Amino acid sequence: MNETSINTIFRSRRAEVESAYEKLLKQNNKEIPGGNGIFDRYKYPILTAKHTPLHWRYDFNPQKNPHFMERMGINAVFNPGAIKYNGKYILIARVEGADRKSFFAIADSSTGIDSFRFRDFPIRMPETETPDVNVYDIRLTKHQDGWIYGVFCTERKNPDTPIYDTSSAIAQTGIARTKDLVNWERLPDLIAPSKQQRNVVLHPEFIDGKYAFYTRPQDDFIETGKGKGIGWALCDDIENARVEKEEIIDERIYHTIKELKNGQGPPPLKTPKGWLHCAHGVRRTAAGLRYVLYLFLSNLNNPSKVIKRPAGLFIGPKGGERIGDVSNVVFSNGWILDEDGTVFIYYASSDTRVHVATSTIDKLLDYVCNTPPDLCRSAASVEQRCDLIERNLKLLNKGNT
Ligand code: M1P
Repeated sequence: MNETSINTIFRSRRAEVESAYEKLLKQNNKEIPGGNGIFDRYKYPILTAKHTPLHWRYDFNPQKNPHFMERMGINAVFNPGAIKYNGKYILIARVEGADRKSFFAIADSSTGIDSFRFRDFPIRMPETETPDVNVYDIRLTKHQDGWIYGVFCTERKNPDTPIYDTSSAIAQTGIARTKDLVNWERLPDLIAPSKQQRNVVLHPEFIDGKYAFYTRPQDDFIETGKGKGIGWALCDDIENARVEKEEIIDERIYHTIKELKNGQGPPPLKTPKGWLHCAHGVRRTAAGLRYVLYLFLSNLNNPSKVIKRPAGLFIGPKGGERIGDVSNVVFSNGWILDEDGTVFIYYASSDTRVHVATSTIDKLLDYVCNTPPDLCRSAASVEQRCDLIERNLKLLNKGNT
């Protein structure tokens, strides 16, 4: 190929790719009608691999990249932490390169439901003396102490395995903090009694003068083993975070949506009725693991005391959300409560893309306070439903609808 045809190919492909990219980023999102009254889904995912800047993926030098091909692909964008900062809806997404390494990158929007645009560079998260192999699922906590904390999973190869075992890993909790979302100070990883940890979240307020963490003790990388559920642990010093005791506050339970494992999602939201929590629950099915979201409420003065546990799932994977790198998964580690009471729930589907759902704090509190609990038996569940039916039929027969 001569120089002229190379330049023609480069120019036409570049124009095509750039135009598709700008179109994608300008796409207005639309609420999907016909929701369940609790929350609304939206038509388009708000972040995908295709939303990552072209200059992260393509080499724009025609001499080096005559075919204008992707040099460093992005596989997926999912599981973002979220925060409102300077009037913008900020997501710090888990971006996974084609090389399977995850990293964090900020995308911001002024609507919260569309037009999310990544900043020019991903976050260069500082490492500790023991470098992370993979980092993911950051939870952003605006803490009473004035810092914004990013608490995330840091994964490294398990050193105590035979040489031929190239997949056993250890998950621990990385902690970093910032005042501006640009400059990050990495603190030592959390030290906890359990061998492994994932889904650790910093509570936004001091409790008895201490930092408080939601933890998820686990014996193994995938299975939590004797780790019974979402834990609660207090810590004196965030700069050398160590917890001695993890009290289980939300247990996994047989034949529920959190039978196999569960984990705290984003930091809880403070409401007049208590701390509102979003978590994920996992059960095993013949088709593999199924991840759904659920809500619960804990005491305002003692966030470790759960006071309301609505039965079942809040959001489960639906339609196209069910398909992806790890299918049948919805996962959330970020939500934003706006001044007007709107709640933006950012959730990822099947470890592939990010969606938004919206609700209000009033609706979520109504849902969490008035949805009956899981009584863990079919017959008891039928009684709950019959009670609703009887009350409704009385009203309907009276013509009071
Ligand atoms: O693949 C589904 C999710 O699996 C993990 O969550 P958990 O530790 O609860 O099993 C995480 O790796 C998460 O990133 C992922 O979305």
